[in-house]
Amino acid sequence: MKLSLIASLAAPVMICCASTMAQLTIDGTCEAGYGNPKASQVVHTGFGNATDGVNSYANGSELDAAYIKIDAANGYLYVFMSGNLESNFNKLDMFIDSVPGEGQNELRSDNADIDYNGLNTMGRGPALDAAGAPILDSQGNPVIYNGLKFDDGFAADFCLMTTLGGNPVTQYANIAQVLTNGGGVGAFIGSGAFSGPTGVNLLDDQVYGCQLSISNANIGGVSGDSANPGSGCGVVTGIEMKIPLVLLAWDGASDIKVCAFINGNGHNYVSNQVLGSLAVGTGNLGGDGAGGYFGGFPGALRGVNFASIPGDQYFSVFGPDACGFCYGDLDGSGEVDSGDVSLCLLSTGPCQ
Ligand SMILES: [Ca+2]
Ligand SMILES: [Ca+2]
Ligand SMILES: [Ca+2]
Repeated sequence: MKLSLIASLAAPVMICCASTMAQLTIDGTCEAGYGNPKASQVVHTGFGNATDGVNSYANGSELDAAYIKIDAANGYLYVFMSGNLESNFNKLDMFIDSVPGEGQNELRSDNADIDYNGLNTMGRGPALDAAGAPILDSQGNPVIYNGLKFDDGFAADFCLMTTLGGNPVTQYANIAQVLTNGGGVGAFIGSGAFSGPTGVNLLDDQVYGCQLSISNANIGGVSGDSANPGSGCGVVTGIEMKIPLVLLAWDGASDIKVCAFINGNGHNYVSNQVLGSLAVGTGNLGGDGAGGYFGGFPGALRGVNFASIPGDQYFSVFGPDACGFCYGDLDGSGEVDSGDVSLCLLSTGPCQ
């Protein structure tokens, strides 16, 4: 009797585990199979707090939390970013570090030309004048603008950019290799239109095998108020994607790290919605790291250096869970740190 009970309990558990990955559907809704988030947002959004509450269009962008899952058996990386992507062609720019010892810690400007050269707009290269001629310094040497710099220990090997807009509301995406010495292959991977405000979209890339979907239904998560930012924990809709591991040149064992941020529609003005999160109260980074705009090509983000910003502006498969229950972890970042102290100080005063 006891043995048969164990056997009958064991059987459904095994079915459950074997089918966990099959339960991840690219539909903009986060399934339980993702497990716990690996990063959560503690910063109010500087790109508009979404209030529309429908799947397709949205009047703001925020990255509330990040989930990441490797399905090695079937060869896919799943990433879910809960939150919203405004339907005004602002961008979700996502970089993946999947090959140890390779990739770009500072973006170059000689990568594949994707999304109107948006990837290279963020990269390092010679300053050009309005006529496209190199700008020289007082010594007669070319002025070189920095590229966007990631944290120490993060060197991007792959880039995925996605955006949303138009009528009917449609999602578009581009991918590119980010190779140590530049060059590489990139491609526009298609579009996924919504049938209506409450429909579900799917961008199904038949060439490279990526799939993406968005649900903009979230009206919770972080707010647009720096004094009461709220938390990104608990949001279950957002931007979902599935990327073949072969595109990432993954070795089958190493950690996979992701840095993601909402950027302006020309990939030249970084918001304050970055995961891993910036510090509580941080404003948009812009191009100069403090909310100022440079624009141009290359070096449009030459002041954005995640290595100089406290904390890791990336999350990873092997990293600690976020949004855990931990006394004192007020911002749900998974540890009690300066962010919690900041939240506490921002809340100073009599309780309601
Ligand atoms: Ca899903
Ligand atoms: Ca919100
Ligand atoms: Ca950092």
